[in-house]
Amino acid sequence: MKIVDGQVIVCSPGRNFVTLKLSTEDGLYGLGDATLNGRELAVASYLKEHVVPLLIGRDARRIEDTWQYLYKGAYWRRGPVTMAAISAVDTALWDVNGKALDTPVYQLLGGASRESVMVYGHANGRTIDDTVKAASRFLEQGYQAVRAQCAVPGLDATYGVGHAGAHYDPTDKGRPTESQWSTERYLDFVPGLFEKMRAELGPVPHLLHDVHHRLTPIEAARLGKSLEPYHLFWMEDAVPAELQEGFRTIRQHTTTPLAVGEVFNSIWDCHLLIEEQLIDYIRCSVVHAGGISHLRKIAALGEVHHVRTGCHGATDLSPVCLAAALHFDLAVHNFGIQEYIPHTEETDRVFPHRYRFEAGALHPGDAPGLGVDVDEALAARHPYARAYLPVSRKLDGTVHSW
Ligand code: GCO
Ligand code: MG
Repeated sequence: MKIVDGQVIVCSPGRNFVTLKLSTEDGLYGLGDATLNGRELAVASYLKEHVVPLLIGRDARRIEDTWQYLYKGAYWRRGPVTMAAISAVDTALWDVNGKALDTPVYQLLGGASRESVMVYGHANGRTIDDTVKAASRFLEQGYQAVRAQCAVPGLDATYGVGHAGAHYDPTDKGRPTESQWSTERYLDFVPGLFEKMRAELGPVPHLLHDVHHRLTPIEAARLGKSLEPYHLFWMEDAVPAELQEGFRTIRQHTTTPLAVGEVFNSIWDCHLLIEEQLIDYIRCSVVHAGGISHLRKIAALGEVHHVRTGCHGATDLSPVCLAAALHFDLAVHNFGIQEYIPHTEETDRVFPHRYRFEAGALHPGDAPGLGVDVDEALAARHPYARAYLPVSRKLDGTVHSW
């Protein structure tokens, strides 16, 4: 089953996506997501210039060997660009092998460990009352888990809070927008949000919160401690996690469960966090952490250390990535939860898919492979448009993590 062609499809049905399409001599093809939000063309070029020429003539059945060949063979290891490219190849190979064997990918991964995959939705609002109302609407739709983000009074913008009614997309065409940050205001505000959430929504729903890398370990420890009465499902990305050791401080001080990893690219970014049981959920994604093959290794390490998975699933990860994540989620034993924000109808038209939502859970479907496609003619009608994620500054002007 030789690979005979590799196309890199860049499109922007509302937001930018990079998709790798690998075709084999048998007339089959597999798809992989290669989107790196705000840096898309770097991955497209890495694939076109360096990776695709190496794939032509290779046996598409050799998934692991191809992964190692691209990882070790480049000499330059890891990093988001390299790993998004490797992820796309790996995902496309799982897809095409599923098609060749006429079976959904989750069956190749050991079969279903559950009936469907619990997801969490994104509730947000400009006030606490609006945020509670937004969360109630998710629960009415059958969601069992909701992430809550609320505008912090006194700041011009808050991560996770969109414009009323608009589909949440923080990127900007043109230069990046700059928003204000105050750790003091944030830390004073958030416990009151969750106090109200629990009071209004009761003890049953899973409540999640994303700090989005804004705190230091001791500040995160304070936040985790102050949220303990509201028993969160997780507190996400409390600190920028380049320094894995920083989580020791947070862990010593709070029983609020910790999640991290959406920006990680390999097991080397989280092995200490997992081995020392400093986190409860690992959020690495198929597209940014080496594809299905590498994510399985991260999950296997997690399984030994009581760490469950919670794959990143924002809308800058394409439907191809979401489909791949769902096959992984359904199969892996130590699955925790899957993030889910529906893509726009425009995006779904470009990427028709077989995964389906029901009662707060997703199922990848039973089509051979991943069960997701790309309409190339439609994709061509949505050309790439450069866009940047925002930049954050403290009130005195110092650049902070966004
Ligand atoms: C999440 C993430 C996203 C990121 C986005 C950046 O938890 O869903 O934090 O909101 O900000 O994916 O590209
Ligand atoms: Mg996040």
